[in-house]
Amino acid sequence: MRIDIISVLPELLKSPFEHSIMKRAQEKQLLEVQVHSLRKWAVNDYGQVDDYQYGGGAGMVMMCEPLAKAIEELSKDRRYDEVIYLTPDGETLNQKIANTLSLKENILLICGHYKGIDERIREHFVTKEISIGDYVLSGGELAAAVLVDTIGRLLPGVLNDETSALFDSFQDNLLAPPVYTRPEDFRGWKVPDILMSGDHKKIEEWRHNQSLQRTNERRPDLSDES
Ligand code: 6GU
Repeated sequence: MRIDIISVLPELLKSPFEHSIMKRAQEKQLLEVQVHSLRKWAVNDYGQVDDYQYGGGAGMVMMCEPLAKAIEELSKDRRYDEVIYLTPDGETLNQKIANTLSLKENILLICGHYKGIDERIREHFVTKEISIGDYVLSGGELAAAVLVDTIGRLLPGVLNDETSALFDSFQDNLLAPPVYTRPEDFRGWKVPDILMSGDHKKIEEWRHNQSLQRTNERRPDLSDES
């Protein structure tokens, strides 16, 4: 999968993909992430990409021209399956959306800043709008990093143990069960006996029950989702 990201703060998107699972996904060439500075398509030599909003009011709006030019130039090299604008008023990201997006070949992400982007770009270029939750970030970059991470780890071959994504929280609308590692007794706090029993069938049963219990207690809303 190839993911292009258009941003006014490309520096912010360097580190998130240079470590751990995202790093390995790129090394294995299962994922390619390219970040593009919107300033490359600025309207003047000052690097201007935003302007005052029509109708008045505080806050700048990202202009049509730099974004349209950026999207059109990048679209010459590949056909994007989705052009996604990261915005707090988009559809809230969940595992189902991540699963669907992980099946695409080419995705273009647009990070908003200030008051957002000119509505005409949303109407004419954007195919999907995604938020990562009901709170406000200063810009779309951190949201883009979250989205790339959730999608990237789902690509076949990215995770070491191919089955492990299947057991993540949310993958079946259940939260993950508690986990333990050495030592068996830490300050008198013991690991549940069942996990030390070696009875794999019983252990799986216990884990499933813990998942159900956790989900009911913490996220009863998840059981309603399809
Ligand atoms: Cl995608 N962008 C911004 N600026 N804030 C957010 C968000 C996105 N998702 C949640 N809050």
